[in-house]
Amino acid sequence: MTSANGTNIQSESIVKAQKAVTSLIKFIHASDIHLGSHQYRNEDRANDFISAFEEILTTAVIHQVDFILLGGDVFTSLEMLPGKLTRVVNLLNKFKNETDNRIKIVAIEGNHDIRKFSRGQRFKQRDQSWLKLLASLGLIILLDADVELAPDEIFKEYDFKTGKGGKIRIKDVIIYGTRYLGQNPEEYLSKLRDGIVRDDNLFHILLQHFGIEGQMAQVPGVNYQRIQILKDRVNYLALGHYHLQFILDDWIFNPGSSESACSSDFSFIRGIFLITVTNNENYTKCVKKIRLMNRTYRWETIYLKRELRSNENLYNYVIRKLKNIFDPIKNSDSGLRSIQIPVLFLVLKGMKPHHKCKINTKELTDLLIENLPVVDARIYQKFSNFLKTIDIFM
Ligand SMILES: [Mn+2]
Repeated sequence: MTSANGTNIQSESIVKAQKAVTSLIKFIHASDIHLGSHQYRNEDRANDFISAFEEILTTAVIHQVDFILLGGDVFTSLEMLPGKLTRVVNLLNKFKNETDNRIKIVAIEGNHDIRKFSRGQRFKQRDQSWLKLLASLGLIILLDADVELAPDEIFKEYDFKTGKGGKIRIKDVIIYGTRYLGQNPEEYLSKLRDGIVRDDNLFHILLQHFGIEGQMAQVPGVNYQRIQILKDRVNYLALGHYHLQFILDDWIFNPGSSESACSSDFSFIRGIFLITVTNNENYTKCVKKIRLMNRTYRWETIYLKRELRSNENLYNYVIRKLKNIFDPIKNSDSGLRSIQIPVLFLVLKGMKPHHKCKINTKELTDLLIENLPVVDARIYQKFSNFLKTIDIFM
């Protein structure tokens, strides 16, 4: 009996030792993919968002991760053109088949996933989202805990049959998640904390869609002190919402948007995180920041030195000037639609055109795309009524 016990103790310690070496968890944390962005305006740009998503999936395969976290705003709105949605579904099906369904995709709904101005009206939330569709097709795991329930009932185990639940365990990781909690997520923090079961043997992730105050100027977020309430229950707070990347205290992680969803995104540091967690007594994280192959961009400014009187004159002038600025060698490559072909941000300055000359930005954008190696253009009109402004000398 002693020897039997002895054997047991020995084998237990061997298992423990093996576990210490092999207990390695790898995951990718991405957010704010904004699928469907630009879909009505520019085909190339619309495809950029799907390409970014594809790159995330490919990266997951290359690094053989255990799962992918998506921190909300996976879709940019409730409106999605059938062709674009088909591409997304096909990508996910291919990913699932090629990985034998070994790499789970765990997502939550961000504010963009669940509401959107439609036909000039705010769409009343009716529990619909494209993520729910993907979950019902078995392509993703959508965590959507019901925060209105009592703390011990909030996080129900994810049910693959119904596609519903608030938590899921993958290896030694337990992932908790809720949809976007509205403008005041702070109200729910202590409730979320009480709903998370403390277990020192597991690595706890909480997936949320909100920012932290101060990380982005003038964008509301959760107070940093108030978020500390979660720290003894959560090993990794996985955020989405702010399109700018940040990491706080090796505990709060926000990867930023995957592709530039608006003009300011282009200048942000953004990307995805590849996390490796090892368990030797304590959990330790190794975080690798990965930049995605995003669309490039360039800013140009054109000064109008006199008052132009017709659209045609103005368009011709602008295009002629830009053709001189753009590298003539690159011009010859304009047949290509590679990711290196930039989005042009064009600032028009100088003398304000005659009132009969009304710039049609759509028309000018189309002309720019046609005549220059640019994939899309945004036009900013910063004219002055007075010619001798400081701009003219700059
Ligand atoms: Mn977003």
